[in-house]
Amino acid sequence: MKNRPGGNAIQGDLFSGFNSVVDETIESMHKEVLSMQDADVSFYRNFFNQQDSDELFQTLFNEIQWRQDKMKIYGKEVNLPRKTAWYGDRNMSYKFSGIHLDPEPWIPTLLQVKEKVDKVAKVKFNSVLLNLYRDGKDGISWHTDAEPELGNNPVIGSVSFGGARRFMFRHKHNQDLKAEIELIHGSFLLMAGATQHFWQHQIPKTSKQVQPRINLTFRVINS
Ligand SMILES: O=C(O)CCC(=O)C(=O)O
Repeated sequence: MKNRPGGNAIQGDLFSGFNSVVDETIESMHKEVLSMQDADVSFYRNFFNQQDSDELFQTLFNEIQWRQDKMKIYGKEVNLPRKTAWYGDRNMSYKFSGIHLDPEPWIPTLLQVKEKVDKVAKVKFNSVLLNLYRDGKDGISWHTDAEPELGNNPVIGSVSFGGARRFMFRHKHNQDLKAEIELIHGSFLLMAGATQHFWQHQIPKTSKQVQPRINLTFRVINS
């Protein structure tokens, strides 16, 4: 189903769009809850206003130490289709797709974003994985955020700045169950509960003209 009031959701048979409620943790912050079986996903579309979002995009683009990591496909090393960075508390190392990352120390801009994210998620995140999608040729394929160091039922707080991109979900055990949301400039997506056990997500590549996008996924690493 597309363009329901309150959000752009595309659903499989059992997906019934959004419920809208007002989150009382931050006054007038509007929370949309995605009706997804076996999941706990909510969305705050105007988490940061336009001006703050523009400034945060520019500062992160310039100040983050972006890395071009590689992955192996059929024994051949190729560039990841995006740039990445890992920031966090000391010793919060992270491993994904065979890549080991030691954290860069927090910078003020990241702490500014984290303060707001922590408050709404009611979680004290200790690390953040950043992705820079330069254009539509960059993306991230189907996966779950379920590395062992994230523990059981990880909470993932995902902030987006820059060009809007499709964020797709598919259920791991029922192919009829799908969901999709457009992650717009200044938005915040919160995944919690059993979401990572039951659902995979991706940002598909696109042949459309899209602006560069920065995504921050805040995580709690259990050291
Ligand atoms: O860019 C996004 O919104 C998703 C990023 C993601 O799935 C990840 O870093 O694991």
